Amino acid sequence: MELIKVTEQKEPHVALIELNRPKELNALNPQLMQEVRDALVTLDKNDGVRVIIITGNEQAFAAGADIKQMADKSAIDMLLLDQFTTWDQIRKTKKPIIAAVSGFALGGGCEFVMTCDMVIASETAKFGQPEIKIGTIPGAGGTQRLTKAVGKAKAMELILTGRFLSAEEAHFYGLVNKVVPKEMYLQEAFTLAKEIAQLSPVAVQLAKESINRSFETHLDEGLTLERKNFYLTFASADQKEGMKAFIEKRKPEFKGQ
Ligand code: DAK
Repeated sequence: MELIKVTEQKEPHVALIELNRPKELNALNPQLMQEVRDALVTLDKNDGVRVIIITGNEQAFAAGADIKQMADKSAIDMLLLDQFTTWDQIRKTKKPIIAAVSGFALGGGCEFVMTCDMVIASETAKFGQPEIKIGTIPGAGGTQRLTKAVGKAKAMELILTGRFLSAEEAHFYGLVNKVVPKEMYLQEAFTLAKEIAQLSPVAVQLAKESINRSFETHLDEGLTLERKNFYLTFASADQKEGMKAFIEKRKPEFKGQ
């Protein structure tokens, strides 16, 4: 594991996965996501582990999928890359996953957080789906999960403008369970994890599955449409311009093509 750090028993029955690409604000490249997938598969099979915490660092949970690796891709490249087999493992994991978030959780980073089961945020956390600013749209569930979490009007505002939500706002809209001072977010995630880890792991897994079923009815259809539309943006000049402008640190000029 190069881009994540896994501690199987950080506390009894509680495992910790730390995303570890600090220079890139934990931008989620395929290797990092593959490592997350492998870790989740292993931890799900490990009888000693009952709850999993995933975190980044103080500056960022993750600032999104890696724009530098996506910028030049065509719609068909994106389709064939089929990164969803790795991303899907987050929602297939049977044990509860708590995201402990400080700093940026943007784009794919916010989608990653929303795919986890509970969220503890530092007061410094910032959530958002800024893909529109680089000429694309959320591709890993953002249009579906954010809408279910915060309601249609707020989701429209956030996804169509790319604005960020503060930790307090995210709490108000029900995106996170609790906001704590920045020195406490990981500790608070462990407090929650330890409480759940004392309970019947069988009942906990069945409860998680049942809650997700209520949440995910019709989700598959929405995710399929979102994926197709996300791929389609890679056929546009605006996506190329948006991502190139980010890399070149300038304002994009969108032409609607
Ligand atoms: N990708 C690559 N590099 C990134 C990055 C990203 N998403 N975010 C930050 N970095 C890099 C910066 O390029 C910079 O690198 P150097 O220039 O030093 O080499 C370094 O991290 C520090 O960033 P900044 O210098 O920009 O730091 P600031 O504090 O000034 O700004 C920021 C922080 C988070 C506001 C800014 O970095 C930013 O706007 N980042 C991009 C946020 C964003 O647009 N995120 C959405 C990306 S699109 C899918 C799965 C997922 C997705 C799609 C499909 N499938 C499974 C198919 C998701 C898509 C996305 O997330």
